Amino acid sequence: QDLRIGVVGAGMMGADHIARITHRISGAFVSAIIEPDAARAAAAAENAPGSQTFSRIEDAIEAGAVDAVLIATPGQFHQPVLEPALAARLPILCEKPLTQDSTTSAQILELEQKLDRPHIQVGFMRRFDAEYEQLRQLIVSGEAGELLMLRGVHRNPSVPDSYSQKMLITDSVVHEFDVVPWLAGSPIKTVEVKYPRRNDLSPERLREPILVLMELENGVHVDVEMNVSVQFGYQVGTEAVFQQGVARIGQPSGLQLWQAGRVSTAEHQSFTTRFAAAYDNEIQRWVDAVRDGRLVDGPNAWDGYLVALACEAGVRALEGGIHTVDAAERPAFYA
Ligand code: ISE
Repeated sequence: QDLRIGVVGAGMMGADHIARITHRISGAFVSAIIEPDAARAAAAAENAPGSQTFSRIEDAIEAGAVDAVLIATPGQFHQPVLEPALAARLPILCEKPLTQDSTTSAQILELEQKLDRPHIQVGFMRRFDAEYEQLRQLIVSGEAGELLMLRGVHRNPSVPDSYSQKMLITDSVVHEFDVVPWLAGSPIKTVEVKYPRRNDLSPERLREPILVLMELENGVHVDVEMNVSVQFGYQVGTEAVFQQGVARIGQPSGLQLWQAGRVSTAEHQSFTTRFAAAYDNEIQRWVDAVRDGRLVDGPNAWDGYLVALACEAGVRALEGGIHTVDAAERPAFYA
């Protein structure tokens, strides 16, 4: 029997997931759209035949309309949805971040641990990108020797008006805080932020680009250029430096065009296309895991909590200094 998914939030990400589940994911369909903005809900429902709309998650649960919940609202609205969904023992895929800070993330962990096993997967989709997976395999295999450094670029063409300085860390670098320890097999020890020359094209309220420096427990150093006003497109790439080699992922790919004295390759404009295949893979694997009772196949709420701790160090680092990420031991429940 197909999984009935309630998608909470029908903004850009929610609408993207609704289209994905409806057209590309097998074994599931969108049975409910939970969205307080009625016009937005109605527009989204047109792309999900047979779905009902609700303004609150509690109403969808009460109506028995969902078997699982996909939370795609902005981060500050995650906790009020996670709580009733956990109380109803529903499997959850929660878009990043888990919650806004480590205190509220710890509260979610506490509620979840009242259940028989983890029910929450956090939507860090980079782990489902084929190139990230290949790079991880290369690191694990030791084929190019030990990993020494990771050098990343995370570039957005522009950001919406709601995007604040702190969000450079909590909305954007949040991805590196998840994927770097996963790639390198080692937790983050310290975080530091450097300010290169400011881009005049950045919105007035932002001081960026920033350079985020991390030191991992295993001695690997990481630098990430976080740059949200690059104008030309969306780019996420990593260079991994090993003892005996260098690997690169996230290079522009696709059609190359030689014309009028130039060679060009198209560049992505948004994460929705850059990571489209990763999102498909993530959601399909989650649906399969829910249907066969594993419930989670990817980063869990503990991973989300560790990222919240790293974000807090990162936000402090925006004001200067090198900040330690408080280590926390993974409970057996989340092994
Ligand atoms: C956005 O929320 C994302 O999650 C994207 O992956 C990231 O590249 C972007 O900077 C964020 O604003």
